[in-house]
Amino acid sequence: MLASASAHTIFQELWVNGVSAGHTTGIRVPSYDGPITDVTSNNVICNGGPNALNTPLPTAVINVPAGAQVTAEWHHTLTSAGTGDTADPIDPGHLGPVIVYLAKVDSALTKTVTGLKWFKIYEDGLDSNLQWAVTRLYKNKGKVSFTMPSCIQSGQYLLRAEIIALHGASSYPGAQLYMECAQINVTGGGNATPSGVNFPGAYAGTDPGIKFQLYYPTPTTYIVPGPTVFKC
Ligand SMILES: [Cu+2]
Repeated sequence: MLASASAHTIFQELWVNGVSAGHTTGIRVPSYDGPITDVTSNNVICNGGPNALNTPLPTAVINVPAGAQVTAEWHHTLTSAGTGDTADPIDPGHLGPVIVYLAKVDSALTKTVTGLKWFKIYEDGLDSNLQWAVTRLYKNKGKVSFTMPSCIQSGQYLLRAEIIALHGASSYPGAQLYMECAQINVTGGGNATPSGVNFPGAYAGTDPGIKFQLYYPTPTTYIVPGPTVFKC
């Protein structure tokens, strides 16, 4: 597994109802593809140490109709897509869950990402065939699709899409968290105002989904960390 230690990943493109918003458009992408391992750090919010911002921030805000099919796309680096890189979109040994959160913000261009309330809108972990979400993502060339809740309030949000790679998670810190935040504007929403959790705070180093033995005995269940998925 050491050979794959630098085979990391970046969430770098968002699709709305099958249409790409553009490569890196509206997404706070880092220059470095490495993970966050300290779940108590502000960098676990939207990546981008030391100020928890990947600057300069993008100026675009992506319109997303409530109820839309949304697809997040990851790649090994910002230039690895389509190059034949076998660690693109991610090293296939970086097994673990894929999780998506939203936080309501006054402006998706905000420079303040601390103190937000995040609610989970999607999670995928280990399925009954013992296949991991990351394996599905790898087979789907980096793409993971989910539904924008139809009932949430219209307005601006940060969308935090995350992979947790568990190959080093048998002790803490060890789990590799890969997250970036997309700047979105939800249109045509409803009245729901889901309660949320804090980042940092939503995860602890002792969570069974953060400190996890991936290899032996072969796991048959996995508890995705964080709150339950919000449903309308
Ligand atoms: Cu890696």
